[in-house]
Formats: sequence, structure tokens, C-alpha cells
Amino acid sequence: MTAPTFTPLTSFREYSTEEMLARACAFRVEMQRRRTVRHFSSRAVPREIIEECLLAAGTAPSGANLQPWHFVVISDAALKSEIRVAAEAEEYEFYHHRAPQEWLDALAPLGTNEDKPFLETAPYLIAIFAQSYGVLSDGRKVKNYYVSESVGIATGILITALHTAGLVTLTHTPSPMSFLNRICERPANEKPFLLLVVGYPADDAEVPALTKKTLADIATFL
Ligand code: IYR
Repeated sequence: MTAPTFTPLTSFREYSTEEMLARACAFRVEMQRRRTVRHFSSRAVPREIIEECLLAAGTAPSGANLQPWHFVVISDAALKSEIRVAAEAEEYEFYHHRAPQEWLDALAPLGTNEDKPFLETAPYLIAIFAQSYGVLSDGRKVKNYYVSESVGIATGILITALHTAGLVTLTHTPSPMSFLNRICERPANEKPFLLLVVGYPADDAEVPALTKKTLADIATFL
């Protein structure tokens, strides 16, 4: 057992109520500009931007601070093609056989199908892995806690960081995704969580006309 060590909280900043409201409002407006994009440009993005966003994602709270995530950043054209081929094979099965009609109906407003050209066009694919358990150097397994909550929060911060930096993303979830372990050479304790497509939008990019729920729909104050 490791005893806790505490240090003073020096990073906290207090704002006036007006400043707080202005900041919260500015952030809300900024996030309302975020759209999931499926039409990507092949324009290059400097790697340092991705590195900064990954460092932001790594600040996420996690169960027992075990940080049960791993991000594989793929820019290699041959690997992206391999991922496209594998993902499209799964997606074909999904759209033509596996998906129940109810699911296809729910997806209809998004206009998605089994074609995933963006997996080759976008400059980066970030494969996000959730470590179901940790492995010590002597091979012993260590339990991780609240893995999907932790990785989900880290992914949310990553998406927010990339949007704030001026890029667009697509949260892509081919199912099943175990081909990502093989292609990314990740060990058995890591489960693919999702594949984030990252880059600039194509010049003629379009997005589906969607609305978000109202505050009254998503929140209750007691
Ligand atoms: N994985 C498929 C289907 C899909 C499922 C959901 I839920 C979405 O929000 C979007 C797509 C695909 O990527 O096309």
C-alpha cells in the first residue's frame, strides 16, 4: 500500500460571477460550433497539434488515477488503407445483415453507409484503446476501475481539444473492432474503444441538419 502525499491546490483560479458566466457562455458557444464531420480534406496537420490534444486528453480523471487508455495515432497511408478495408468489411455486414431495422431507421437521418473513404483521406486516425486491466513488468495483472467511464471522459476531452484547436473529428465505431489490435499491434488487455478520424473538413463538406435537445430535455434541477 502506498500512503498518500498531498500538495497545496495552486492551480485553482477564482473568477467573479460575471466572469464565470461569460466564460461558461463562451465555452458553450464554442462547443455549439462543433460538428461531427464525414467529409475530410487530405490536408496535412502538424503532429505537435495532435500531441497537445493527446496531452489534454491524458489529464482526464480516471478510476484510482490508473489512466486506463492508450492512443494510437495512425498517419501511415498503408495502415490507413488496411483499416479502411477491415472497417468497411465489418460495416458491410452491419448495414446489410447485422443491424436490425430499428437501428437502421435511427441512423437514417445521418445518411451513413458502409463506405468509409475518410479512413484513407483524413491525415490522422486515432485508435483509442481501453485497458481492461494493467500488466506489470513481471506479467502480473492489475485491476483497473471504471474503465469505460474513464476512457469516455478522456475521449470527450480529446474531441473538445481537437475542436478547440481548429480541427474536425468523427467518432467512428466499426463493430466489432478487434482488427485494430492486430493492425495497431496492441496487446490483449487493450480493447478498441473507438476510432477518431481527425483533420480539416473537405472544402465542400456537408453535415446533416440535426438539432440538440433543449436544457429542459437534458437536465432537471431539484
Ligand atoms: N458503425 C456504423 C454505424 C453507426 C452507428 C451509430 I450508433 C452511429 O451514430 C453512426 C454510425 C458506421 O460508422 O457507419
